[in-house]
Amino acid sequence: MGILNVTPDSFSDGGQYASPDLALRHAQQMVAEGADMIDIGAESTRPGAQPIDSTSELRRLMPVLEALVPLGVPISIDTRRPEVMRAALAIGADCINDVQALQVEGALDAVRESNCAVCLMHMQGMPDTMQAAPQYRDVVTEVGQFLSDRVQAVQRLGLAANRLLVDPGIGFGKTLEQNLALIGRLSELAPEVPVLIGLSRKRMVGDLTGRPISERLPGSVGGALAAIARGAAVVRVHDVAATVDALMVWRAVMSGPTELRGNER
Ligand code: HH2
Repeated sequence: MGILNVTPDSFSDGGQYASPDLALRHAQQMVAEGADMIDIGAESTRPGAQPIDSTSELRRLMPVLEALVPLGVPISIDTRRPEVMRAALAIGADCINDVQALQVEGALDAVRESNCAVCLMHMQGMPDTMQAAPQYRDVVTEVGQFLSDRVQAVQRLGLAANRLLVDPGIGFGKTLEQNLALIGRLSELAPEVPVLIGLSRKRMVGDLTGRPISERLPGSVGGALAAIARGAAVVRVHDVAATVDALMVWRAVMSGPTELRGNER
């Protein structure tokens, strides 16, 4: 999943793809590099981010979405607002990626009427304060329980399990140790549903490498591969080409030569 942030304030690429034209070109480039899906976000949820209203979110999102839909690329929308979900689904978005796991009133109804995919993410607190003092008794049990409860709740209300992804929400109200515990014990999180992991360029990578945001590519790629090795089905990344290359080599090495076609030997 390639990240397309159409925000002025995202933590690593804010302001870079503000015009629909630049956003469209970046999306096309990520698809050419091997992204299977593009996740468009029009509101930053980085630690400390201030919420915006749905009018501003729609003003940023819709021109880009309208330009991307005709390309036929699977599109996910990173939003927690039902009005934004409805507008995006009405013009052809394929997936809703919700950092609040469809808990905002009206969110579930907004997706129920479409047959889109849904990613349910765990967050402790809200972006403006979530990193102040994250607290858990047992982070893996609590996040796993939350995700299982949300999966059951949305299934009871009519969303089939095969439309769902879950995400422990790396960096969303979690310390480095808690992030590492969640990725390390990924198979214990809602085992019936595929898991998405997003750690690209995040503070977790900075804490482990001592690198600033602009130098976190190798660490992010290493983290994505490790998450896949632990069982992640989808990785949400800024740097598609590097991640796809690493994944191709890693997979080939893990599988051995019998998996290669003749001309690749
Ligand atoms: N992380 C971010 C945003 N949305 N969605 C899911 N499912 N999982 C994540 O880990 C996740 C997410 C934050 O990253 P980014 O979009 O690069 O930054 P910002 O929120 O500042 O736009």
